[in-house]
Amino acid sequence: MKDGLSEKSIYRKNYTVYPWDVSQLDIHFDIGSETTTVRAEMEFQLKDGARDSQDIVLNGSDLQLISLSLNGRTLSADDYVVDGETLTISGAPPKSVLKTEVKIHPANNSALEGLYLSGDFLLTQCEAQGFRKITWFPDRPDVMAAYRVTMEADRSEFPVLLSNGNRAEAGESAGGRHWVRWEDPFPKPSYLFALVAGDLELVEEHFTTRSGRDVVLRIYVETENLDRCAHAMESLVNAMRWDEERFDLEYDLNIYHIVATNDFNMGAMENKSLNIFNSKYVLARPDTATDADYQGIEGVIGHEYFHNWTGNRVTCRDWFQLTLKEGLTVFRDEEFSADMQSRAVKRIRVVRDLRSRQFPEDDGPMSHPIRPDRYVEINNFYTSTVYQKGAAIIRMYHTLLGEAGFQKGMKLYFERHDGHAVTCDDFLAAMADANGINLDRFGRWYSQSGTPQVHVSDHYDTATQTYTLTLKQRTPATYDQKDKQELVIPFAVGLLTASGEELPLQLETGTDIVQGTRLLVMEEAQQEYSFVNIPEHPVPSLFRDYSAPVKIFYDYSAEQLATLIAHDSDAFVRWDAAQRIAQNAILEQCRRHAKGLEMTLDSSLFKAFRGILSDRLADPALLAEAMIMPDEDYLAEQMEIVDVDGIHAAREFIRKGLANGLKTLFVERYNELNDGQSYQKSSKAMARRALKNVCLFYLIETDVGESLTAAQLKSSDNMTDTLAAIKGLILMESPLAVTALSDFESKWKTDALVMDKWFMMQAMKPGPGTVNKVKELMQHPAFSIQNPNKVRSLIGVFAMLNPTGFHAADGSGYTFHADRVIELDGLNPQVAARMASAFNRWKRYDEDRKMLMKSQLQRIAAVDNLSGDVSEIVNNALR
Ligand code: 7MF
Ligand code: ZN
Repeated sequence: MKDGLSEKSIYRKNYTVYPWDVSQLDIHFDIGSETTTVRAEMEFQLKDGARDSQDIVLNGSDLQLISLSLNGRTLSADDYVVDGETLTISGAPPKSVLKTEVKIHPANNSALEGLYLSGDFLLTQCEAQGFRKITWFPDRPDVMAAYRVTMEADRSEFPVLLSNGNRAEAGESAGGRHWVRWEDPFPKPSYLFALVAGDLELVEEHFTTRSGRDVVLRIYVETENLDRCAHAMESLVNAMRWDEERFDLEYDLNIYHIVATNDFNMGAMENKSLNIFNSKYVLARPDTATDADYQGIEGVIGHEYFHNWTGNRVTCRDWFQLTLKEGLTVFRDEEFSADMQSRAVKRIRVVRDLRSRQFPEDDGPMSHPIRPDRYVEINNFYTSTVYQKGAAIIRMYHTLLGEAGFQKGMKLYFERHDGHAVTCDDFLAAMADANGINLDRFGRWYSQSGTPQVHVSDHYDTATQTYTLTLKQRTPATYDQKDKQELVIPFAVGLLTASGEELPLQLETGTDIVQGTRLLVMEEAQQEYSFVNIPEHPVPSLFRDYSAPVKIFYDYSAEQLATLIAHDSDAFVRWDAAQRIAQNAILEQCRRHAKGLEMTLDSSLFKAFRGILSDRLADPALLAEAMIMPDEDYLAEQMEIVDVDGIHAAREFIRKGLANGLKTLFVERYNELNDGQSYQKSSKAMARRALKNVCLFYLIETDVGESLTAAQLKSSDNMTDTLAAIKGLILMESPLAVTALSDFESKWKTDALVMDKWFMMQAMKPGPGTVNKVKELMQHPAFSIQNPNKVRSLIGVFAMLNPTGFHAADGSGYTFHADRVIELDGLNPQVAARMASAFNRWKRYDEDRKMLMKSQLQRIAAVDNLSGDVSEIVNNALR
């Protein structure tokens, strides 16, 4: 292939065992920001069954080699071969000790992978293949060693020296220097290595495990952030307790450290006993962080903690198995959040995220199964598919086996594989064997990409009082895979009478009667399910709790949807019914808009909203979710050819119509919720703020909008209400927005995380003019293209969350964005590649926009020395 992707690809089928065991790694760091010297000593033992004399193959990248010795003999240049990122030593005896010395340059490392500088401190990021930027080593997850790490540095510049495991020894050395030795007793792959050196302060807490072991918990931050750690610490304690109670899993060391940094390519990292976090997922105070931030922190703290068992104690054999640890750990963090907050609300948010991010990914040029068959750059496969769809697939095991059966499977998984690097097949086998069932067919979910469609039709026979549901499954071809197989699809269903009562469910083929939800399991292309003793044509409540990650097609009538919204026992189904009404209404107006017809308002949507706004019993957070309209990108996915401006116009039209038509109800509810109480962190208070701010989002379209918003901004004592108010003023194009933004800026100009919000609000403003604002904001002193959070807040938000800005008809958004991708590629290829994916859906737009996007993709592809990361994304998109 001329794009070169094939030659550069790594294939799952080519996996080979590493011939050596590396039981011990002794590594010494002489720390300096400009230059750090790394000396390593490792023991290589040829595996049983490997040939007598073997090559030792090591990975390394950007290392300045000082010396190499094997079994005490210094190697000269003709004793080894360096080819790109590998170093090969031939003819090593079956038991060999290798010593290496290299120099690295953290202050010059803008890719934020390996050892780098953040503010005044040094830290590492090694997943997936960053350890090779620190020292020569078999940098692959199936090589697991016990690490002994010695760090030496200037005491005043680097008073805190941290690595994995237990602090074994420490001491002073000459010239104001000191050293610390860390020993991690658990063998681990190199991607879990971490080191931190600098002047950090800490917050400390203790946790007593179920078996009575005391664990010291420390969160390290820069001094000014000490008062923002309480929520993260509380979340950590909750996560530790939850994992004991729900999964029977206890923490295994006496220390658990978290370090927060402003310079991080991703959310966080689960390094053994030394988690490193993007400060966004640690720091929170009511006036600086929103409720969504608080929930995000709880989820991410949980996620990284849960990796200690699902990822660290049992790890991945190779990177194709990434979903083994990520899908499973996301499932665990989802369940943790569900148990901590509202299960129903969490489920809805997870489904919304899957539909609006994973579905498009799986329908685009990067489509891949949760266990990919090939990749060019593994960093491009930390995807919504591997994570979110992976979690949805773990959830299906749980649905099929029940909590007890699932936990039996987990238990066997740990019994068999603790301390090992394994595959997704091993996980499936543990689940199957522990429950005495065959899951072979279920295993297809690991190898098939694309979102299955399930088409549901029904028939009611009055004479026999029998109701038959016919399900047909079909997975459309994807970019990566033409032929698709039938999948195992758990299908949870209920039937309601027209007035909303739940009917007892008895299948024609059986005698048992289920009250409520019946779980059916579809395995064939087409299956029929007949229910007997059904007195009237029922309203089907399909895929309760979203029992499978599929697209559900059923031709609901407006009355049926109204019945579900008002009466169904399942929160997902109620929410989905409301979303369907809103989606139908918006897409219908979008079609009228395209034909030049005047837009009109739909009565069923009004009815639904009236019901929601009058509901004083349901959880306010659920009501809020029900009134949040499907986002523009999700609506775009439902169209043959995306009509960017039509979607925006229709969605705004409907919002305005609802707001004005139901103004009294919105105002009434808003006022009830805006009760003047001071901030509380409880889930109940968050739920009330959520509903209040959704009401406000509608009310800005009415004549009371500006005064309500201004009043909310004035009286707000928390970031959730403040941000909602300023976003409202911006959307309204109120002159008050200008002062609100400048007041916000002067108050927070030195606060990195809060300024991210300031950039974000402005980048989100709809319309073709925003690109110029974004350009201007890049010059702001708080912006830096070197900082991933800044890039995501300004550039990422513009390209991914502002369709009418990014897709401006003149192509100015595309040109601007491609320039940024090219600029970033030279600095931070991982972040550049994420940004480049904004063009992935280019083929779904009108001819003009298609050509404009294509030419930007070509321009990026033609850049000299383009990184593998960006090259894979853009060349896939152009294929
Ligand atoms: C919750 O998975 C869900 C997903 C890899 C980095 C964190 O623990 C991680 C790391 C990426 C993308 C998403 C997440 C992470 C990474 C993440 C974090 C919290 N092993 Br890349
Ligand atoms: Zn993870």
